[in-house]
Amino acid sequence: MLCIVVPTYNEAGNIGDMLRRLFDLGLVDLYVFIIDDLSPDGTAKIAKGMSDEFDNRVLVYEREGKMGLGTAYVFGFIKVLEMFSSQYENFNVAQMDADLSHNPKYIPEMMKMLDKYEVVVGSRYINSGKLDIRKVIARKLLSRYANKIIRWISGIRVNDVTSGFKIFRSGTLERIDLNRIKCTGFGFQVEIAYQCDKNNFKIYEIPIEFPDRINGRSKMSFRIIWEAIWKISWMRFKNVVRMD
Ligand SMILES: Nc1nc2c(ncn2[C@@H]2O[C@H](COP(=O)(O)OP(=O)(O)OP(=O)(O)O)[C@@H](O)[C@H]2O)c(=O)[nH]1
Ligand SMILES: [Mg+2]
Repeated sequence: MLCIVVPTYNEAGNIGDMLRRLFDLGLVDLYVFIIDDLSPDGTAKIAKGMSDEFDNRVLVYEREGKMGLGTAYVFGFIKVLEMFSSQYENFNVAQMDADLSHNPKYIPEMMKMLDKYEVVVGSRYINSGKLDIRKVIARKLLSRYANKIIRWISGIRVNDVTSGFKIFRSGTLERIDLNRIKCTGFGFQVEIAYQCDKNNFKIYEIPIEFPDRINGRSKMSFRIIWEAIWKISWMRFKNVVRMD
């Protein structure tokens, strides 16, 4: 059984395609949890309207406003664990973006690796992993070096420390203290990687190609990047002086 948590904000141009491609994988027992923050473009309505098509296995949660992808993931993971932990001893929980930068085609291979590993990460920064070929070289370098700098600050031993494409065993996810996550935005990805590393989970990274979104707009902003920088630096500092 696999539950995929997908946070959405204004993804009307992507959500239908994303759901079709996920269910076309033909996985047994797939559930998709959409966590939407009242997208003005009607993303939630589209997803709800399609649930019938997929045997009501698309669960749509609408929150009261835009609260950040980090809080959406925490909310979604808690919902998944509440709903299924008592029914299934072991199942898998994935996180991925709705903008099709994370290609569903990698999921079967990632699931296979979960036989041996506790967390599988879709990674852009290992051999054969790739950023969008259309991205200009300066942006590619920026992205790669931002990843290196965050690794250096945080000390996390995961190559793609900002990856938002991961699958966890449910028991592994339960061991992560979701209440400790401080970043409301994309810094969440780094914090989750940090907790996986700190808990010494067995992590496997598979190379992925990461195309830029074609439809819709990025929600990345200076505020979100700044939040990640200071909260991650503080997290590292506390750990070094053993306040953690
Ligand atoms: N629920 C919710 N989802 C969000 C929020 N911000 C972003 N998302 C979703 O999180 C996923 C990643 O957001 P993107 O805007 O693609 O950000 P990104 O992938 O980090 O950045 P790009 O590489 O520029 O696309 C997408 O599915 C978004 O719709 C938010 O505040 N709330
Ligand atoms: Mg994106």
